[in-house]
Amino acid sequence: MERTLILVKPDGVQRGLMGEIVARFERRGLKLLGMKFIQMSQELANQHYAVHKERPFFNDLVTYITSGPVLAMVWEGKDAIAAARSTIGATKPAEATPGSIRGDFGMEIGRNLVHGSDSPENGVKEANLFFKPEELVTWTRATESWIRE
Ligand code: DAT
Ligand code: MG
Repeated sequence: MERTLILVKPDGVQRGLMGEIVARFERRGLKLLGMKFIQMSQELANQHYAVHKERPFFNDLVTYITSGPVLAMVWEGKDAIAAARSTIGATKPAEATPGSIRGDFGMEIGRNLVHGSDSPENGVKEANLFFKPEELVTWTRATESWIRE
């Protein structure tokens, strides 16, 4: 089972797209383990984007992600990383496939609405950065056998 940390970034929250975005992961068939609405601290943003520390856009990235509240979620499933990333769409929204979140709602790389983990290892690491173990719920989904063989 893979886990992915999904963030609705401040532009998605401000534009009233939280429900729309959650619905897309939900109907795709991923299982929600945890969700919280938070204002990210500078420290959490630095940790979350640590891999991009040397990139020229790092400061803009931290400013953007801390510019307002975000909706943080952990979703689980077999192939959760690939499924979530295709639902999110390409990093540059202008190049994202229509039907993806970025392809339907985005125009700018610096306003690309959603974060999704890029590997199973980072999914676990990022989930643990945002959530304590007891904040993630273990539950049985009644529709499981209609979504998974
Ligand atoms: P993704 O969010 O699709 O996983 P990423 O991990 O490569 O993309 O980069 C993290 C974020 O950094 C991305 O959502 C937007 C920003 N970013 C990436 N490349 C950029 C660039 N060349 N110029 C400006 N911002 C960039
Ligand atoms: Mg990434």
